[in-house]
Amino acid sequence: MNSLQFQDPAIFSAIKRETERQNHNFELIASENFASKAVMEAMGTTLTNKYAEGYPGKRYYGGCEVVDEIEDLARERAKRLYGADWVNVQPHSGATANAAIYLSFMKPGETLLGLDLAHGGHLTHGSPVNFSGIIYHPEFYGVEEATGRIDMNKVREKALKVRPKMISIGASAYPRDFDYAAFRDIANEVGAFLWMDMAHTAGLIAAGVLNDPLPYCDVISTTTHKTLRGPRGGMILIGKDKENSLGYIAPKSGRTKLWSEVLDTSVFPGTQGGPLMHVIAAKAVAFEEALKPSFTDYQKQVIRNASALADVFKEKGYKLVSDGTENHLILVDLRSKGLTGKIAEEALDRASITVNKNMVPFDTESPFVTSGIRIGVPAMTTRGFSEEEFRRVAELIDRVLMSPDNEEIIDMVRGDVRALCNEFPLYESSIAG
Ligand code: DSN
Repeated sequence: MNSLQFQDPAIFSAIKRETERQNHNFELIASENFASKAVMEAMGTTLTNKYAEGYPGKRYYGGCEVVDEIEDLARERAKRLYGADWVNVQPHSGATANAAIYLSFMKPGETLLGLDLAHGGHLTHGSPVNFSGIIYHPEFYGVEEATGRIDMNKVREKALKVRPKMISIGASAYPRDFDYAAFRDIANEVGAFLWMDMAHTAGLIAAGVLNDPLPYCDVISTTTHKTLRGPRGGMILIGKDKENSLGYIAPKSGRTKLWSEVLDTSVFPGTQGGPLMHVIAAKAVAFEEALKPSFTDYQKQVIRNASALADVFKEKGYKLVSDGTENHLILVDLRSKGLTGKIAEEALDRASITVNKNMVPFDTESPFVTSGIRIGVPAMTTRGFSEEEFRRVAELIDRVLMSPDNEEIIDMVRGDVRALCNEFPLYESSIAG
């Protein structure tokens, strides 16, 4: 980073400070992770200069022979990782991957049935402030107040009532796994497409530690930077490719297109222009990492760590949504402790513990205040934390939450956080220049 240091000291110094923040904080945002040096190196390369609209072997620009090779490698590795018939690695993000799915399977005004954002869903699954809820007609299923879990009978009742064109599965704050077979049965019964957005759990699914959506869902979207631990970006997959007969993009020729062809068209030119070839190269690097046995070990540790974290919170009398976890995150309901998510997030921030305030199901607070915090383990597991460290993490969080206004305690916890981080070095200063 020598050039940056001298050419743009302001940006150089900001990156350096962010690297230091990551080095010295407990990063517990459930959607974050630490990409490897190799992944980050691939992103900071000459590939950023290249325009490559189109797909390998069929581009709108010359000079694409090298980037074709890179995109083919990324696609081939992702297909191997998930046992998929087809993938598209060009989506710039999870949200644009999802936009391409809507464009492929839904006409404006048609109904999507998705998990309510206030019950752990995602903005792009029909929220009224997102394109998905503005262009399409959103209907929602939720979790049960008593159990914090999705009741498949209720999903079926709702699907029979609203007759969706597409049903979405997937969440950003749901600590449980999904029953894909039951969702498939419902989709079949009402004649809906079935879409899984596995952004949060893509790494866990790749490693086989959570249920596999590919045999059941018509289409799957994901980000590549959460549990999958790659660069920021998106991807779309199909387990078993089929002929498109209902999609929005009507076949122009007499031949009925495959879903994969429709989806390719929906990514480019449907929703995006040129692909980010430097990011696609980094995705390829991450997929190769994810194919290694050590990645499976990592994901198993993620599950063990989240479970250890949940146990300590429960021992200390916290209420967890769904009473625990079977994935990479816990959702803590702070109402019984007389706290809001906002107060908790801010106090923890001062102690160098990064979490996010989060709505809990049936929350009475606004999304800017909330009654909960979401705590995820993927990043600190990458850093090397195991159950022992996560039990310590839970204890330190509890100390702050018991006295969110006591700056002396917060200072002491910040010191303990730093000491524990120092035992597990993350980035050397070279990353920051
Ligand atoms: N913002 C992401 C998360 O934190 O879950 C989802 O897009």
